[in-house]
Amino acid sequence: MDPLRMADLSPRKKRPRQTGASMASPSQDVKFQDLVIFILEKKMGRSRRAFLMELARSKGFRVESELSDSVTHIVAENNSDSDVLEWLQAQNIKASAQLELLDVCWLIECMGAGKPVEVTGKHQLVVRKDYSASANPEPQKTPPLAVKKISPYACQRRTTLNNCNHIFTDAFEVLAENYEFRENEGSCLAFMRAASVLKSLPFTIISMKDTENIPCLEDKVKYIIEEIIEDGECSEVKAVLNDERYQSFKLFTSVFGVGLKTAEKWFRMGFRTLSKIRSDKTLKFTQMQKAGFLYYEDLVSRVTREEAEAVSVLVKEAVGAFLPDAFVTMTGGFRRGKKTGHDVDFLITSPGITEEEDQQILLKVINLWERKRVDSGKASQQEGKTWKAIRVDLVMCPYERRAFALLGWTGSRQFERDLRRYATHERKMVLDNHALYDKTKRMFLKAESEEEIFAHLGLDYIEPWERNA
Ligand code: DCP
Ligand code: MG
Repeated sequence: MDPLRMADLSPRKKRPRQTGASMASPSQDVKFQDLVIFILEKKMGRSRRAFLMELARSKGFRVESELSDSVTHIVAENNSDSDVLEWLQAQNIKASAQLELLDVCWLIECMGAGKPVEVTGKHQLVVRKDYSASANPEPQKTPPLAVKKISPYACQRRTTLNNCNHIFTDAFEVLAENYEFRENEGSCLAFMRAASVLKSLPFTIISMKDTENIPCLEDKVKYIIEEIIEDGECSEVKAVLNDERYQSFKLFTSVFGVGLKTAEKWFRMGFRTLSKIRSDKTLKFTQMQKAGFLYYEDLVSRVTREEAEAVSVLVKEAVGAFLPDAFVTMTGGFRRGKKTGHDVDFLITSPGITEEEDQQILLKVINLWERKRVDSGKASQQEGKTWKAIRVDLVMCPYERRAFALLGWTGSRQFERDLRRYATHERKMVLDNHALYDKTKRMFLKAESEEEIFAHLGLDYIEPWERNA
């Protein structure tokens, strides 16, 4: 990008200049009504400006495409105070006391904080009293928060749901899924790991410099990051989203009970829609797939936390009927604090229970529900139905293994994967959802709580809501 290109010296006049009315992207909600940002293209370049605008809007900032009287904050990069003042003069805008002229470091800090940060001297581009070059040293660029050494293992990172790098991780997840559909495990894992590590960062990646010292970013990943920084989007992701095979696999696997093998088969047979598959007389469906089609609409809609809590009451009631001293714990995404999920996961255990009784209890619970369903089914048919089908995963475990089961079923998948990888490679131990085996001591290590398992592994404890890797 040539910074001296004349076209860069004024905002593009694709639309007439407007005053007052918001021109912020209509699809995103404005959270911070009090400030109206305009980002100067001059010396920053068009694509970086577009990227920053998109990013700021996605975080609830109002960003105008064109300079107007309603603008309160002008953000510039690589511009001196006099550059900006001169430019403003050319636009016929006076640098009033209300108008903040800021270096991009302010915006970057805001992106990291997820809200407007207070403007201080280091952000201000123009020292208004005396803006001679000598009185205004180069604006200080705030590097993203000093990055402590980041572990390549998700179980040594704290990953909350507050993801500052959605723009990148959403792209990675599409690519990873596409590789999964194409059974390219290596590339799938590379993009999942990259998404996972970016989710743990306390700042947003704004330039390639920010990616230095971040582990798990292979060259092909960095290439995508660079493209998104420069163009605001990734051409490969766009192509994948439009790809027929990807779209079909996504659609087919959205049916409960349909995995990659079945999706592949249907795709090869030439199917592209669910209605054609459903009505095909030659296809055989499993019990799960039949249920998947029958309750398709219900099952593709996300389960909310309120629904999960309601299910929890039902599960506790049903289990309590057979096992009065049972412990029922919601695990999976909801335990990690997610607001919605594709199912609701429960771990059930009880001090007295034997392994043989395990299976019996689940069958009894399911029979109980089945009877209730038949009874209520008589009263209300599918039409005018007042209930929603929800996927529920019930896991039972022996009481002594509950800590391992709880840790194993809380996820996320990436967190679990890295816990096992860490145990194997760093501790010569074997971890699964049932036990922890120390190969050096040749013994199983007992644990009454998740904290004890982390301690056995020599890891700092990571709370469930910090396991959203
Ligand atoms: N799990 C696992 N390996 C599997 C399946 C599950 O380690 N093959 C663990 C990790 C998951 C947890 O069980 O986090 C629950 O599985 P889900 O598929 O329900 O995942 P989430 O609950 O995390 O996601 P969602 O919110 O979509 O239900
Ligand atoms: Mg779940």
